Amino acid sequence: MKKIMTMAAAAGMLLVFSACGAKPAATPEAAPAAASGSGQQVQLVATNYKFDKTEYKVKAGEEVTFSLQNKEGLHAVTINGLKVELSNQKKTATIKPDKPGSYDIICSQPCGPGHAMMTAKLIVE
Ligand SMILES: [Cu+2]
Repeated sequence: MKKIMTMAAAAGMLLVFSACGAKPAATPEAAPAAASGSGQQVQLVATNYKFDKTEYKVKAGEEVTFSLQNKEGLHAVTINGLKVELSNQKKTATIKPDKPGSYDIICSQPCGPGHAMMTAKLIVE
């Protein structure tokens, strides 16, 4: 009898732990803005053959962290004029853009027939 009680208690503990474990994993997805540290975050999601947005906006004079997610295909990113290079080897980069303007975001890895069209803009305002 004592053995069964111990097992029941252990099973109960497991349930509690797994319930707790599921919570932190779900929270960042629900509130990405709150989960990030200081500074602006720009995530570039790449598929064949485009980025998830045609235009990304950030504020000048504040740090911004860029990150690349290759959702489909293998792509890399260069932001002309801002020394930002992203790839599967180096998925994030943090810079502080000082000059407002429009910068070209291009795919810097030959990825297929749509490679040349794979562009977007970064607007620093
Ligand atoms: Cu590409």
